[in-house]
Amino acid sequence: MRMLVTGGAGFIGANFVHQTLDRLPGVELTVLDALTYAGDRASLAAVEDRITFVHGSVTDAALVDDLVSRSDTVVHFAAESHNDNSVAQPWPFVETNIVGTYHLLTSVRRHDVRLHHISTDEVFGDLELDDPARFTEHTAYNPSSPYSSTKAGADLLVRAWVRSYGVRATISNCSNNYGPFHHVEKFIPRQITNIIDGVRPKIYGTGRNVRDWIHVDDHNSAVLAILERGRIGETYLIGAECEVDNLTVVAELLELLDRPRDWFDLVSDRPGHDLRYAIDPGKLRAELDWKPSYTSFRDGLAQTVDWYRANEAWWRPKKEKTERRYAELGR
Ligand code: NAD
Ligand code: TDX
Repeated sequence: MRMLVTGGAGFIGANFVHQTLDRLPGVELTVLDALTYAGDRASLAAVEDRITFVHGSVTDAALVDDLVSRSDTVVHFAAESHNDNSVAQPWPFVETNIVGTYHLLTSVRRHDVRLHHISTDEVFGDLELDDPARFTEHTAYNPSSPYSSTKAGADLLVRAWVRSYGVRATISNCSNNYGPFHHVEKFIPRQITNIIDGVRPKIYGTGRNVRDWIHVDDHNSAVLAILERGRIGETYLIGAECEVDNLTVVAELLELLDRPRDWFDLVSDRPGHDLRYAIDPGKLRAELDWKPSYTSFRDGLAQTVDWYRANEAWWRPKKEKTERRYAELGR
């Protein structure tokens, strides 16, 4: 199989490339990545000789068309992915997430290539802390941030191309990922690397916001299950039923890194900060017989902490610039 992976030098995409090469040894894999601040070829160093790497953008229609014409399957991870950045500067989100997805759709339609589109649970907006409901495939879209609204826009384009043009596509909406190669701007790696540096973790607002955490390898095993057994035109929600508030995440990290559980600061809140996300993964489990391999969040966090301790050379070059940006935002 000839597989094109967009955004394969980013956090989830790079982990996907590693897992796919392990599980599908015959795959011919091409990565298309613009290497923005969030992309790093070092995340692919261990498999560099087993893939073709193309440095370019999903917004380059001619390049996308050429690469798609030489593929059987496209897995579309490329996106601007960070909410705080989207509030400060929304245009790159519109351009990459919406226009880039449009170009991919045009090409997979033209060449009749299978597409899997990677999306997020943030398209559904947020839930109250005490709401027993969780997101399902039937939940209405109600995004809050420029990031989530551009992901919602991309999902709707995919749905329309399936219905109007018969494009062979599937969509997955996953909850918050954690694990190796996660950029230090994101919550868990930011706090791990702060603690390693002797800096107190910074929690937005009250810290009562809840995220539904999944290890990146479990997200990617679900994507492979959808590619192998998913029904064309369907949407699958991916989650590991692991709702934890931000105060608790930080307390666990502090314990793993031998600091007191109250060694953190509350800082100013993110504008429009979503309160709670929660995924009901029932359809994925029942239809595709998928289940997560990480059943303990604590063990997954411990493995992640070990990875950041062992791979300072990977994250150190990104840290100072990231913290400078946060300082400008007062967070
Ligand atoms: P990331 O920011 O770590 O990586 C994004 C990658 O896309 C980078 O390598 C970047 O260089 C590349 N990229 C950006 N613009 C591009 C362009 N115009 N053309 C080609 N490549 C471009 O993001 P991530 O956390 O790995 O997220 C990957 C996907 O998963 C995104 O679509 C995101 O919406 C989705 N998602 C993420 C999470 C999460 O918790 N991180 C959860 C659910 C869904
Ligand atoms: O320093 C911080 N302090 C803090 O309290 C940071 C960076 C974040 N937070 C909070 C905000 C959120 O409640 O932690 C939570 C997680 O924040 P992020 O890591 O920025 O993730 P989130 O905004 O939840 O979005 C993530 O999950 C869904 C990904 O970045 C998205 O790409 C994905 O779609």
